[in-house]
Amino acid sequence: MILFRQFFDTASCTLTYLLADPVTGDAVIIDSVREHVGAYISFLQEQELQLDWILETHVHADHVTGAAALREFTGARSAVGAGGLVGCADRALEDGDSIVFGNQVIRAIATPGHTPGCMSYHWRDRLFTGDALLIGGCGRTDFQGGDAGQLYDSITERLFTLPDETLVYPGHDYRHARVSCIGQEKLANPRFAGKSRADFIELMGHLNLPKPTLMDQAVPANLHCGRLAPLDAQDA
Ligand SMILES: N[C@@H](CCC(=O)N[C@@H](CS)C(=O)NCC(=O)O)C(=O)O
Ligand SMILES: [Fe+2]
Repeated sequence: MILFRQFFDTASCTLTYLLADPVTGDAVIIDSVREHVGAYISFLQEQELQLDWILETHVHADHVTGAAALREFTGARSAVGAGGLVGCADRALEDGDSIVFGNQVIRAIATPGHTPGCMSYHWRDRLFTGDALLIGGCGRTDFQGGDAGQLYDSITERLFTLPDETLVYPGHDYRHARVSCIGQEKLANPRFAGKSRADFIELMGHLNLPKPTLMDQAVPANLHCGRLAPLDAQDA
């Protein structure tokens, strides 16, 4: 039975992860995308897995989560970092919380900075970093309550203190990379390697990135777990 699967959304370059306990068939999905809910459900059915938890690393600005639809189809519970203020989630996670599925445990590590509620998830030898740490990069800090100093502290004090061998699975990759490790990011990530906290804050203040195309639809929808209702209500 497959334990681990990575999905990629070409529209937003989002990476989604499905983890499963090989003995019990209990599964967790991290950062689902609403347009691919059918594919996730087909995969769960083919592999005879039960979805227990729908985790978000944060309130996404560039795509709508599949959480509401997945919850409806599978009965799984949803969880988001408490700082994301997502009232519809079944569970608001705090730093150090455990998410149990079958005989497996995921540990939530608070990594604020891209947004105040950003969580990374540590499972076995793998770390799901959302948009806190990207491969050779990091999430932007210029909207949604972002804070560059806080992001620097999250990465250098919480993630770079994990073993070098820990595999890094980010929330996005815009350059066809799919996995890295802590040792490589410490050594070669241009945002952090040889950069002081002040250097990093300066650098993040001058990225001048355009805002995500879907931001005005995605953020309100994701604050409602990806339900269509708030968007329909706006249109009415
Ligand atoms: N062009 C993309 C931009 C996406 C974007 O800004 N992504 C955020 C994460 S929500 C980010 O931090 N990007 C980092 C980067 O582009 O270096 C879109 O419109 O969706
Ligand atoms: Fe993001």
